[in-house]
Amino acid sequence: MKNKFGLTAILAFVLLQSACTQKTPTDLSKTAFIPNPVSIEATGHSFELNASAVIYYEEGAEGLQLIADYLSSEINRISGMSLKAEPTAETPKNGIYFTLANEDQELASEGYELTIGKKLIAIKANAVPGCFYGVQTLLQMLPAKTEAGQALELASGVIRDFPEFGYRGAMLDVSRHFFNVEEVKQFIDFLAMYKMNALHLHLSDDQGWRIEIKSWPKLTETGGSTEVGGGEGGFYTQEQYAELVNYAAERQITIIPEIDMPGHTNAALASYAELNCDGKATELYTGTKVGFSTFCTDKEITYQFVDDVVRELAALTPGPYFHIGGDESHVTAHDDYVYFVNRVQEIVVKHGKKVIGWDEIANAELVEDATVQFWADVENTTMGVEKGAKVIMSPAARAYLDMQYDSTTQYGLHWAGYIEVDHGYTWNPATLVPGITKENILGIEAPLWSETVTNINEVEFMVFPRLPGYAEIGWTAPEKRDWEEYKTRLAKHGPRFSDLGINFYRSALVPWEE
Ligand code: NGO
Repeated sequence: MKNKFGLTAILAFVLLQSACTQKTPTDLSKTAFIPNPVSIEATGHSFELNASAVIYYEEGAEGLQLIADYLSSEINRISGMSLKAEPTAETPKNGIYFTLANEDQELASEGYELTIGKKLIAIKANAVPGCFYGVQTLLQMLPAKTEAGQALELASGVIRDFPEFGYRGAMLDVSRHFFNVEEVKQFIDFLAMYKMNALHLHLSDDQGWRIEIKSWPKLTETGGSTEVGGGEGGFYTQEQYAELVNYAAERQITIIPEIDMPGHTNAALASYAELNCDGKATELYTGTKVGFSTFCTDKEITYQFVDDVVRELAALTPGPYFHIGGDESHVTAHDDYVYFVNRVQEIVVKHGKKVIGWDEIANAELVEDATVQFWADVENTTMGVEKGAKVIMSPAARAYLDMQYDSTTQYGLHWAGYIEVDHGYTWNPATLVPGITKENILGIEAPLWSETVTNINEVEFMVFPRLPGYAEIGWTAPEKRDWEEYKTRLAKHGPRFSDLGINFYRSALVPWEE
């Protein structure tokens, strides 16, 4: 009896010992990635990330140092560990290793392959953005925040991944309410976390002009001095705008500046009397009505003005696009509208940029390479495609981040309907509008208009948790998207939002994890 008990005790002890010392293999396929990657192969082991790990990047590969430094600073933010980042000429045996190899066609310009072994994590891509997206995937395997210095376990395996669409963006309306540089940087970080690559800044509207134009200084002195509700407004100096462009570029995000015209221009019309047909400056406007203002389309000074604005802003914008607005010009006669949009497109092309405009611009002749942004009107958008334009999909009823979740939502509007988290997720850009197919579509954008949101806290509430869904629609093929499955992944991001201090809407449709 005694002996038998002794044996059991020894066995139990041995089992317990091995449970404590052996790492439990983790299953990579169980990680809740958003957007859902193309393929995940789990290999059943794990990688221990501790303070001695080095982040290597291929020597001579331009742009990789930035990515390695970014990963190091993110790991530092999460865990307090300070990992060294250094170049290497050979594939290391352990640590984390970034390499560029232009041999994998399928990965194209934004894809990556992430291999997590027991000793080495390797991220391989054809170009720098792919490595950055590999980093974002890796970061989703880590907690958003841990105790300082704690080693972190990562499940082993291989992820191959690349996006469905090349344009994956969001818009921030900084005109109706102004958001300062720090707030815009936070917004950029949100996009980066979910592999979005475009930030459209709605820089002017009736209520505010937000970008310094040195040749027309009253735009910001006067036009930037207020906002919806009569607050003090604000604007970005050219230096601050450049800082935002750089901050975004480091996160592989292109800034698309929008100057909305010929309507939505009261802030400019209040700043310069000569832009008005009657030569009188309008009053500043702090309400929320749309469609009442217009530039004077038959005055030459209007085109001199537009030329100066586009020239200065294009010079500050390395990205290929310039957004000319063009929506809701209800007080511009149709012919005047067409004439104006035709001329403005030529100005944009002259300053080296490609035109984007809201779907109304399809009523004009479109220049080559123009893009129409579908928000409301199917006929306009279809006409745009017939004229050779590409489309950015921002259907208000599905993708507007300022639409309320339901009738109880504190902020937002509902003119296009309520957009609960499932409604925002369950649509396919390539089949939403009959006749507009994947070949016509550049990608998707979720706009946040700011009539009702006044600070980053309120922005967060409208953006989360819908933004990850829009990111997934842009990145993941429709065959790999299913609401019932997606909501369980999204649920696991709840604690991440909390750890990051994000004020998010706890939709009852999502089984949030604590
Ligand atoms: C419309 C309008 C904007 C509003 C927004 C509010 C477009 C393209 N123009 O969308 O001025 O702010 O709705 O949802």
